[in-house]
This record gives sequence, structure tokens and C-alpha cells, in this order.
Amino acid sequence: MTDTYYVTTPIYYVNDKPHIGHSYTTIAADVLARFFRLAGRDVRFLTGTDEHGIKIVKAASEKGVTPMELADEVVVHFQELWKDLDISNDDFIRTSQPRHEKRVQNLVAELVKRDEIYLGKYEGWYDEGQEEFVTESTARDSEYKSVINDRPLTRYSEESYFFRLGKWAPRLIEHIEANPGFVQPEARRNEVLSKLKMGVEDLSISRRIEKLGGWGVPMPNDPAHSVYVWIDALSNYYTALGVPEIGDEYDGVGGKYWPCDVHLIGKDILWFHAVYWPCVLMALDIPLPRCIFAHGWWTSEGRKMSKSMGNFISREDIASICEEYSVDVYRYYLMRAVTFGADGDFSRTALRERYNGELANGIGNLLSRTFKMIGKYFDGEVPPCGQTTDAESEVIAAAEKLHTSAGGFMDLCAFEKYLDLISSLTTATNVYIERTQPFKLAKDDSQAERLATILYTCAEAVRLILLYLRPIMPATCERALEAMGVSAEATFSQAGAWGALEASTRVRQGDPLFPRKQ
Ligand code: ME8
Repeated sequence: MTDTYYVTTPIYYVNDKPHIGHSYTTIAADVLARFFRLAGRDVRFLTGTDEHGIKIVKAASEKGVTPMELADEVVVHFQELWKDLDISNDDFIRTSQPRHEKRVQNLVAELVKRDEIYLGKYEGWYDEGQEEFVTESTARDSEYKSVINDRPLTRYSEESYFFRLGKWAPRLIEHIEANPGFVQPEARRNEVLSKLKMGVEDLSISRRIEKLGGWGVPMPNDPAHSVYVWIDALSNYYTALGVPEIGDEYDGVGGKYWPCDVHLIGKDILWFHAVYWPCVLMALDIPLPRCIFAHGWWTSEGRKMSKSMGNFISREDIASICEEYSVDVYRYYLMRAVTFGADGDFSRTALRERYNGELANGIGNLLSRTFKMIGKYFDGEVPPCGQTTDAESEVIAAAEKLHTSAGGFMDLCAFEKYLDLISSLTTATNVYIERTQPFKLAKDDSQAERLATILYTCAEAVRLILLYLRPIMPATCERALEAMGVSAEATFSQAGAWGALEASTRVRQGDPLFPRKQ
């Protein structure tokens, strides 16, 4: 039986078009999915859209359309952008789909049956932008405005169903303490733990459906109420797999992928994922996901992104960056520029510097030097590797480290450490060329075997760099690997170790992989 790997992104609100932040989480999830497919795992990668809730109802009414019309219009922007960015999701869930709505009702009915839900009265503040309940003290501290978008909080006083969150909090604390990898990174885990230890109240999980103009999933036990949008949304990770089984055509399509390996999210929505979701799952006796990883926040040109400040990186801006460089360079930059988990700043200047330094001068230059020399001295055929010497050892060691450590870093979503391994191999090989000076040896016939060994070493390093870079830069690496005769099916276990490159493989020098930019 193949080992499964299940990765998800948040499902994005359809009140507005996607921007750099949405693309960041989705690209990171795509990198994981592509890596683990190449590592031979049976991968499921899910993304989608969150279409219910007051936020969507309001955005639709401002535009004079129905929520369904708004969702149908905006979802296309997400789907098209994912296609443009070479996102390899296996499924795309929309919370307005019957396959999801029916399963949410089924899950909530089970909670009712288990007496995990009771009728009470909610009185308090609500942040409609975040679809989040706000405590009296937080509301007071923020002068009754949203801490996210500064809009006034809404006052609510209504009958509501509550989920017994408080009952499950102690078990959740135990789980987080016993499983250090459950909430990542560690600083976020500590934040969640200390907030949990301050005590949590039961969670209001329904809204009067007429307040939402009927837009939502009706509570199965009382259709005058609809399920709170976060309970509806979080369930997508489970319902998309066709579980629980309800007798439709989706039944069990992906049941084997649960529990999820990693929910990738931004830090803004950690509490919902690290507290509400696991408590609901515990109440339903469903195993918990292995990891919830909250990444940091992107600012743009040093400031919080905002449309009015003109530094917003919209879908159109992403398209223009991809046109100037390539989709793969955009993907590389997002994964490379910041430690996953920390905040980052997007700047065109930094992008150009990294592109020229790491891609054009680093990998691109190594590849073109290697292919050129093999073309010139060996008629374009990788020469056989002779006796290796100390000179090769650093390159081989860097390649072996890449092979043995790559999976561990991907498992921890440590993209920057993974890319460091690739960059160490690139640097070691470029330094190796400088030291061994193959272009000089080529003038001396008695050095033919040594020259062959050096160029084999370079070609093998290039092959491994491209192979491991492939999850991040799929189109570029597949093209370049093809020019080295490496099959698109090559997995890390068959092809990831040093020495798999066969002598007499033909290499073709095509256009430069990363032409320098001014
Ligand atoms: O919160 N930097 O949807 P959403 C980095 N529907 N990431 C960012 C970002 C930024 N500046 N801005 C957005 C929702 N993101 C809910 C989720 S899940 C069951 C329901 C990314 O459209 C990041 O992944 O507001 C963040 O968590 C997500 O977009 C929020 O997307």
C-alpha cells in the first residue's frame, strides 16, 4: 500500500479577487504536493473557495447581485490563477456545492446527536470581515473596530446554537503539548497554548438564516438557523474526501487520505484551525490532522498591502511579474525570499537581485557552462566518470546531503532549508569548476580522463539540482531535464541519488534558462 499524503490550502473568500497572499499559500501547498508525488507518495491536494457568510452576502448586495452570482463570478478568478501558476490541485471544493452542504449537515446532526450542541443566546460583538466573534475586552481595546480592517464591529444579540468548545479545550491542550509538530511554527504553537490556557468559552455556531438572506447551510435540527460560516468552511477539508458517506457519487472518493498531513494557512486564521477545528473533530471522534502550519504575512514594498496605497499586488500584477520573468521565477521567489512561517516583504528590486544572483548567475550559469563544455569537448555526450579525487568530494557530499535531507525538510515545510541544500550544491559545483579549470585541461590530451570525470561531475550536479528544484519550478526544470534525457516520471528514489546519470546521455544546450535582467 502506498503511503498517502494530504495537503490543503485555506478555502478563499469569494468577496474579492485573489492576490499575492492567496497565491503564496497555494504555491507552497503545490510545492509540497509535487515533492511528495515525486517521492512516490499517493498525494491528495485540495484547494477551493469559501462562499457563505455575511461577508459574501454584503459584498454581493453592494454589487447588486446575488451571493451565488458573486461566487460564480469570482471563483473563476481563483481557478484561472491556479491554472496560470501551474497549481496541480487534485480537487477544488466550493462550499456552495451540494456535496459539501449535505455533508456539513450530516456532521452537525451528529454533533447534535452527541449532545455537543445546545441552544443558547449569543450576545456580543462580531467582526464581519473576519467572520469572527470578538470578546468584550478585545472589542473595547480596539475601540469597537476590527483589528484587521478598522471597520466598526457589529453588535449581535440573538438565539444561537452553541458547540461545547470549553469541554474539549483541556483535551486539546494535552494534544498540543504531547505533539509538538501539531501546530507550527513553534512560536505560533506557544501563542495558541497560552491563549487556550486562559480559558475558552463555548462557540456560537449558528446565525438566524434570514439575517443572511437564506445564504448558508441550514442547521439540520432547526432550519431557521444556518451553520456558522467557519464550521461550514473548516469542514471542507473532510467533506471534500467524500466523507462522511451520505449516499451520493462522492462517497468515500478520498476517505483514505484522512487524517490530513498538513493544513497550510496564514497566521490570521490560526485560532480557527488550531482550536475550533480539532475540538469539533474530537467531539466527532474523527482523528486530528497531523499538522497545522501557519505562515507569515506578506507586505509590499515595506508597507501593509492596500489598494488605496497603490502597493497592492493583485492578480494583474502577478501576471505582469510572470510575464517579465516566468511563472516559475515567481514561485521560486515566494518560496525563497522568506523563511516559511515568518513575515515577508515583496519588492520588485529584491526579486530582480535574487533572480540575477541565484538563478541567472548561479544555476543558469552552471548549466550553460556545463552543457557548453560537454558540447565542445565530448560532442554533446556526457562522458564517463573516471576515478574521483578529493576535488569531487565537496560536490558529491552536497548532492548526498540534498538526497538524504530533502524529504525531512519538506515534511517540516522548511522550504528555505530545502532550497539552501540546492543552493549549496550549485555553489559547490561552480566553485569546483573554478578550481579544476576544465577549459584548461581540455588543451592537454593526457588529461582527457580527468576532464571527463570533471564534466560528468558537473552534469550530474546539474541533473540533481534540476530534479530537486522541479517541485518549485516545474515547467523550467522539466524542460531542462528533458534536454538531459531525464524522464518526467523519474522519482527521487530512482533518480535522486548521486551517480544515476548515465554516461553517453546526450545533452542539448537550448536557450538560456534564466537570461540576466537589467
Ligand atoms: O480567511 N500574506 O479566506 P481569505 C500572506 N475563507 N498570506 C495571505 C495574505 C497576505 N498578505 N493575505 C491572504 C479566509 N493570505 C477563510 C478561510 S479556511 C477553512 C477558511 C492568505 O480569502 C493566507 O493563506 O481571507 C490566509 O490565511 C488566507 O489567504 C485568507 O484568505
